[in-house]
Amino acid sequence: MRRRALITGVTGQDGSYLAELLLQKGYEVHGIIRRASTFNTGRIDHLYVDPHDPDARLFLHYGDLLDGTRLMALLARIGPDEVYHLAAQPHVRVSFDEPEYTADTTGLGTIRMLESIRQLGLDCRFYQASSSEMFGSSPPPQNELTPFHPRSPYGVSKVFAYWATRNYREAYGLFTVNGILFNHESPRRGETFVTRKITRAVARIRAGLNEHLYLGNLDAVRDWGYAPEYVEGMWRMLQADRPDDYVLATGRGCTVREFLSLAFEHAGLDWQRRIRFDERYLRPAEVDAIVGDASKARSLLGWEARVQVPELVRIMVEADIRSLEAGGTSWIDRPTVAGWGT
Ligand code: NDP
Ligand code: GDR
Repeated sequence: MRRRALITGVTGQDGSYLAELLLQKGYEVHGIIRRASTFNTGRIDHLYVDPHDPDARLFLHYGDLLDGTRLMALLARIGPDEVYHLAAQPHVRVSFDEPEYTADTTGLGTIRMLESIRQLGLDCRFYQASSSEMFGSSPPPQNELTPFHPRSPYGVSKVFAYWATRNYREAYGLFTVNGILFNHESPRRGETFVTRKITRAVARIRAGLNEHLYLGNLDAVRDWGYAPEYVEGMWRMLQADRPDDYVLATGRGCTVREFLSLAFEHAGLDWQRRIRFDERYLRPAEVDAIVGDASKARSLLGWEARVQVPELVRIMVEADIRSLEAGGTSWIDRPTVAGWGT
């Protein structure tokens, strides 16, 4: 029997790589998308097959994390073997502007999924997209035993969702798993996260389209990995014999400044002349340093990050340069409105 997966957040960075991976593995893949006034399927358009085609294995359904009855109806209709719950309001800076919405989608959205699965009595495995932001100000290296000390409404909401996921495992015996993933990036990364903001700016400055790039805190340390490797880790967690929680990380820290200098140097540009400070990009509370210890995932899942920051920078800068040279019309270079508060 063909296995059936449901992905929330299928239009996002991780959802698109995961859909690709599961289709390669022979799954039937269902994804939940939000209705929008413009197309929001750019990251998965290349996977589209007309649903009338007997070979179609990717199916999209309208739904929203705020709409619990719809989520329950979709879960009942699809009857998935595996649920990958990736949808959220994932921007840390934005979560300070919209704390209630962030908690509703990112926190309560997870409860809506879990409670629907429980009430329907579905026999399925559930993956929760937990985050290193839950560790917040707990010093590195962080692993599955590190105490949580979140520093943003986003981090607080993810802690809520993490414990909901564990509670449904302990209380009802559901196969629920937390993947505690450290930052992972790619050419498909949203344009307002710092790595993509930088690599996109490098391409534009190199082409003479922009003079400067405005950023906030350059001292923060992050553990940046490569997104396609991380979705493989998600899948491995749901294939394990028993449900558990796992950190995925490279184990190496790097400051925003270091990422920045590598990206500009790769294009032969002097970053010091190009960077301007804008306090709008600071957060009311910052996560100063997160560096993960993924030894549990290495020993129990055989998972290991291979791509490190210098290679990641190369992949992302070259993709943004190529996209711009191709006319800047591809999905990875769609225009964003300068100055949006992220
Ligand atoms: P993206 O921003 O690329 O994708 C987020 C997805 O969630 C999009 O498909 C978005 O839809 C969808 N979404 C947002 N709000 C709703 C809603 N109300 N109802 C339904 N769908 C919604 O994020 P990533 O792919 O990078 O991250 C995936 C998950 O992993 C998130 O939960 C994030 O918090 C978590 N995470 C990410 C890490 C990273 O470094 N990337 C690290 C740790 C955790 P639309 O396209 O319409 O906006
Ligand atoms: P993060 O990613 O907050 O770690 O959350 P982001 O790329 O937004 O910020 C990383 C660091 O860069 C600093 N920074 C800036 N950030 C943004 N976005 N824009 C700027 O102009 C800027 N200047 C400096 C930030 O202050 C921060 O220290 C990501 C998200 O994907 C979450 O959903 C996920 O859970 C975590 O990673 C792990």
